[in-house]
Amino acid sequence: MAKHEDLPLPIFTSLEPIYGDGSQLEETQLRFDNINSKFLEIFGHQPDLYARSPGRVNLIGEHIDYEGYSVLPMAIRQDTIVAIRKHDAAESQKVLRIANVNGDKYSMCTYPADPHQDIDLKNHKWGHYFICGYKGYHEFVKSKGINVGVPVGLDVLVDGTVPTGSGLSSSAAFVCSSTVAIMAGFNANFPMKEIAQLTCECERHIGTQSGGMDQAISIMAKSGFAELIDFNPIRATDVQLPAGGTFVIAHSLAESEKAVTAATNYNKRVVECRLAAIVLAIKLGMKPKEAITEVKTLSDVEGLCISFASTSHGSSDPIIAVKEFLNEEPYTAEDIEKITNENLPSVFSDSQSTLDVLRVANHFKLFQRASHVYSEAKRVHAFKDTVSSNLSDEEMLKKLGDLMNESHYSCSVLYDCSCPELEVLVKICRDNGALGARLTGAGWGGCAVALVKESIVPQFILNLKECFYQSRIDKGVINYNDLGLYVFASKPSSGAAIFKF
Ligand code: NG1
Repeated sequence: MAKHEDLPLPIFTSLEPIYGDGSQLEETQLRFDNINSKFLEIFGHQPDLYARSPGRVNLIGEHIDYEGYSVLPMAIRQDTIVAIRKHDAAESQKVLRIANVNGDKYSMCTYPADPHQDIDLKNHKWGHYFICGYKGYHEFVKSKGINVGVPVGLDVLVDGTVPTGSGLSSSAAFVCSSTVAIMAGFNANFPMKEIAQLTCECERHIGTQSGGMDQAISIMAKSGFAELIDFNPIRATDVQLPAGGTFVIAHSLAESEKAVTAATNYNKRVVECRLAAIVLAIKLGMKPKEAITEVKTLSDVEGLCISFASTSHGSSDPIIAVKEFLNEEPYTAEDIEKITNENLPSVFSDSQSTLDVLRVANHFKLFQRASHVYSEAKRVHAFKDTVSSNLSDEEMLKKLGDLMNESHYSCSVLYDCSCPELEVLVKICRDNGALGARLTGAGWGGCAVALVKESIVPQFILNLKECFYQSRIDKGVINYNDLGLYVFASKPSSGAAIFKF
């Protein structure tokens, strides 16, 4: 039987296969009715088809996908639906019109139909994420030698329910659903693993040097399972979570604008990891020139670190090399240049987003970032091994909770990607009975995920409302009626799909 990731994306003629037959189906039917009537109102036509792609919650494995390490997320039910109509070549307007059902917040964006257009990153607009999919799809088909003909206009309407800036991958849900809608609009379909890789490359057009976790899970998720996602090549292995535990997602109400803060937050970490890897490689015997050209990620030097650990300490822990060769004190650019014998801007001259990082950075915490990455990579495998072990469900849940707590500590202290609101929220989760709680996604705001015994979930959510949200409702930060959007239990949901009715 073909592996899941080798199959093309499913195409459905009804909503049930994805949205079930309960209240979610009813809600979604209303969303689709609304999308259709708005599409007609705005564009004067019906859409040709729809694509949906979900957000995700990462259970463990934070900030290690771009270092080549496996991660363990699950899809959530919140998703983005993109309705699309491709113009005939004869229609005169060769423009892409991207509208949103929430037109008050997201006004219509218009772009030329030119697939080679540059995205104006200095002037961030929500519609840019669609253009990421548009550019990326054209590059992908070109690399495959497929001719899609002359550019034509597209009418697009977007309806997203994944909260933005929440660490639940609203951006990937949008980029993936856009790319899939464009692909289906061109009457094409590809193996899911190729679409996962393609959508990851699409999202980089927004200027973040993202890994591939969000797109991989959004495209390949299966209802009822979390997935262990491996990279190079992308693969997904089903992970059945133990009975009796539920993941509760809670928003810290601090919004993290990843694309806007990339140079000091997300991309800075990617660069720090690259520098840590280069310095380790040189200290472990590689010539500086070779390290600069060959070593891209910490996984590239893991083998060297392990050989050192094994020879010096009879251990297979790469962190031994980190402790031996990297200073705990932050490095300045000059410190690193003394080791690499090369000026950093010239090392990274081919990457504008890295140059942006170097321009504003005062120092680089190489020891801390490498320690986080190697320890977090191990925790992912410990999580997977725990789930497949012979432990009782109770013991398993306890162990998984411990691993989540350790992951949070590492993200917060070694990777500096937490924030005061997340710290408060994670503590409240633990104080109210969570077996483990941690920030999820990129951090610097967004959501926490807590592992909670199923039997206490309703009381747990009530307690969070009282201890964390009530004061924010009183101050008018959020509306009481919207609470369900900010704190909810989640089961593993399905991945991307195409609908043609
Ligand atoms: P979110 O939470 O969607 O910002 C980001 C990256 C992931 C991963 C996590 C941290 C994108 C699209 N996603 O996720 O690849 O690196 O941070 O684990 O940039």
